[in-house]
Amino acid sequence: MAKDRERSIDRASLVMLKKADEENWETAWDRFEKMQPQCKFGIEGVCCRICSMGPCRIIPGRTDHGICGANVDTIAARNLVRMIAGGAAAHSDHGRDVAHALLLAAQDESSDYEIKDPVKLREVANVYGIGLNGASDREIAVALAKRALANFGQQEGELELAHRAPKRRVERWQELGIMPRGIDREIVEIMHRTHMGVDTDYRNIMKQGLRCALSDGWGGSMIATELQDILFGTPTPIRATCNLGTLEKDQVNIVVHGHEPVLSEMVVVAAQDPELLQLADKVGAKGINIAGMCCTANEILMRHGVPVAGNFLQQELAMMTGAVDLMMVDVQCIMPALSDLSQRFHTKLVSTSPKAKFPGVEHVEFSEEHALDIAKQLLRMGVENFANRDKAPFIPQETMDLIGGFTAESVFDFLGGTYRATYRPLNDAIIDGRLRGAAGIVGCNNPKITHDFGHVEMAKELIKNDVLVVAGGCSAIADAKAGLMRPEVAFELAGKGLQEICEAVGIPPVLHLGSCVDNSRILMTLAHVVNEGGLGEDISDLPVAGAAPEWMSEKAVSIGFYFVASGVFTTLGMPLPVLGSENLTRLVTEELEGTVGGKFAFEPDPVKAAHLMIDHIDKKRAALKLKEVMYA
Ligand code: SF4
Ligand code: MSK
Repeated sequence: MAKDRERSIDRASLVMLKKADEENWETAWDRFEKMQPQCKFGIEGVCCRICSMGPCRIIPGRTDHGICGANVDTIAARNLVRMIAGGAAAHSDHGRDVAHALLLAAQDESSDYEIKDPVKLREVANVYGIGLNGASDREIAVALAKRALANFGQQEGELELAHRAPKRRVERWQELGIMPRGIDREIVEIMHRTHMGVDTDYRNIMKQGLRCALSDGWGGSMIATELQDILFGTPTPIRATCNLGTLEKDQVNIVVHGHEPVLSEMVVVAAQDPELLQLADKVGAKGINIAGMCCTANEILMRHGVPVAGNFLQQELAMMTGAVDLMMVDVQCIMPALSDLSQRFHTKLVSTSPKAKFPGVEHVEFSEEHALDIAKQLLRMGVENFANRDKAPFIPQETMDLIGGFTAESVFDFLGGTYRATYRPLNDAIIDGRLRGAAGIVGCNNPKITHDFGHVEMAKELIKNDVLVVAGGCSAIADAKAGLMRPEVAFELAGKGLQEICEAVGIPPVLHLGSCVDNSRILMTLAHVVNEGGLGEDISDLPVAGAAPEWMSEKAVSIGFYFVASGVFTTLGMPLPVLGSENLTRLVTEELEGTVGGKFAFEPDPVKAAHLMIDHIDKKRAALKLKEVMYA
């Protein structure tokens, strides 16, 4: 059994892990241990099972080629770009569903959804070149939703949203032949090229990987984020609480877990329904408490201040409290283990997406047409299940305050002041050396790395060195639980320059930028910083860096590649599965810098990784001939 401190740094999780050990309840950490040693061929990316002559694995000096003759570079590159395709597909299919919901909302006056941000509607419609003169919000929304949907099946041309990148960046993508065309097309082309006997050149394979990743970041994910903002409202800074202690002993606890906010938005509305509140009262509960898990948590936190129960590795632990009356799940990052686990507890686990069903788990299918009714039906199931709860749930007491809800737009408001919507003060702070630079930390948890340790230690080291941190996905939740998203923490942990900025504008040193698809907000922030001027002409000129210290999902691979393809140096806590191919390793960790301007570094130690990022930031500052960092 791994020592507690090796499993998590989060106190609430440690309390639950102890309880799980005592009760002999299995968690992902236990299954991870049973899985040791993990397959080296898989870790290094040198196993191929693309055709049934295989599976083949490369053992240097013995089997240097697969049965078809594919070498290690081809095999590892094919495996890697298939991960990008998987991640881009997940994000983009999410975006497609949001576009569909926007279309319904705009076409159907009786829809449960309404357009909450008409300003953003017009701004995004403008990017698509949709005529705005005299058109109503509904008309514009119909046109925009149709154009966004068309982006998925588009065969030729270029994604309109990719043109929001700085001019120099777009030119570079065009010169390299990696400007994304249609979102589905880039994914399909990866699947075609990596079929047995098609593309053998690892560089050419990776070129398509970059194009596909860009179609995610500047396509599918950006469509998801922007259209969600239009439909559900663009977040603004908001106070909330997080961690397992947000589950309430006396209330019906409903956990919403997964990714797509089309249902969870309605759940938040339904939780105010007087009839359901009355029913809760009747069953002896003091109310209905909605809490989020993983990225659904981030979505409803950002827009409504709904508490966050936890991040990826806490999903089983939440159920083990015995306090969750209903956990509804949609898509992505839902551990199949929840299904067996729910048999041991009174928790009703309910799947809601036709794309993700679980054997033995009740399914209540969500449809945008009946969104509010379905949300109420689910809540009713949870309320009725309250009576089956163990009299004494085991809820760790830990909670933490945070401010969430930052966006590429609210950074504008905060740093520029409401009368001067501009990035000028942010750029000036970097130019003057008050701020060294900025970093985006994103991605998951992974039992290979102590839970939350990678995210939190990296963020602390960066802010100590006057690097403003923006965080997304489960990384943001880790930082929030550690208290790094409270403005006052700047005085304790941030360098003097960052402290001054946090004090002047009242922001925390680590900004919550939302869910996985909201990593596209980081891209837009970078584009705004370049366009503001004074820090070079391309994203790759900026003193910024990215990281995914505890990544595990294919989506994280796609995110990593769209960061790198956009010109951002990015560190990963676990290596990509490329180490079996020296050529591919060299390509992603060195050579890409010469073409797209960004590259990867693999470093498990988050403090060392933070210093790789700081060194990179300093290198970029020197190239821009900026002043010395003020308080170095
Ligand atoms: Fe083996 Fe080639 Fe088939 Fe892959 S594609 S399994 S390397 S024969
Ligand atoms: S939920 S992809 S574990 S960040 Fe977006 Fe968290 Fe990673 Fe899933």
